[in-house]
Amino acid sequence: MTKVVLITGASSGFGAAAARKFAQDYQLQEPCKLILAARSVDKLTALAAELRASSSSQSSAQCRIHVAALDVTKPESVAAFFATLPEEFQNIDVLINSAGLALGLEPAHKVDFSDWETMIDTNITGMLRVTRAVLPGMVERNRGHIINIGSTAGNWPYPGGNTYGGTKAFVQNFSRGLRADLLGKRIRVTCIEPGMSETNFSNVRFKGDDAKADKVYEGTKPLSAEDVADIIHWVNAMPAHVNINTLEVMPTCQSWSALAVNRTMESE
Ligand code: 8X3
Repeated sequence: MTKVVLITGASSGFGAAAARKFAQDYQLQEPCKLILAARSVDKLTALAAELRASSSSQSSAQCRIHVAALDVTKPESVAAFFATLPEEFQNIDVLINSAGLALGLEPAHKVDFSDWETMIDTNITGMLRVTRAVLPGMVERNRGHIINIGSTAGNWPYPGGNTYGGTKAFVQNFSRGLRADLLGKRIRVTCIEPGMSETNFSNVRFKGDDAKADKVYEGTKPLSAEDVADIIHWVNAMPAHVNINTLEVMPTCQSWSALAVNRTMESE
């Protein structure tokens, strides 16, 4: 049965890689229906053209793709997005909440508060807005899978991770809460929690300072967007009775370090 897959944040990073992965998959089996959503329609249109071209060269089945602007931080954008979904794309089976970002790495007492607001608006409120819009249909059809993108930063705090980590901890806890609410329904919920991943994540975090972004990955082999897309695809490809609740993944070159101790405070 053809699945309708909605990917937010589909213009780059994990979202774009997931779109490529799902498009490939359905070339092998059946015509796919992909909804690609992000703020930049130009990038989505280019991605859709790429996916259509590769699907028609490899299979007679055409990948059906709907592209639309979606700014998850704006209620009117979310409303317009859902109001204009063509009928054949309305019964969403898989929602991949990939829109999200980190901004800044300053300690909490120095951050630009608007960065915190943007992260909360996107990673928490935006994710909730889209999920709330999609869920009633899934419940009515008794079918669906919501895949949220958390982060190791939601599990393991690090200096400067403050609100970014907080938003991702929310994503994990909300995903678990959804599972509790949906018990008895054939709807799966998964939170995937990647560690260091080389996408445009650090370029966004450092606001276009590409040299600083590159330094994050120096001498490492980080996760790629494709690695995470494979995992997104895999959790969905598991049989319907198997629900991966949370899946934390790091590159092999990443691990934990000891808890930090300040050794200059003896006299207090
Ligand atoms: C990405 C992982 O460690 O850069 O969510 O915050 S980290």
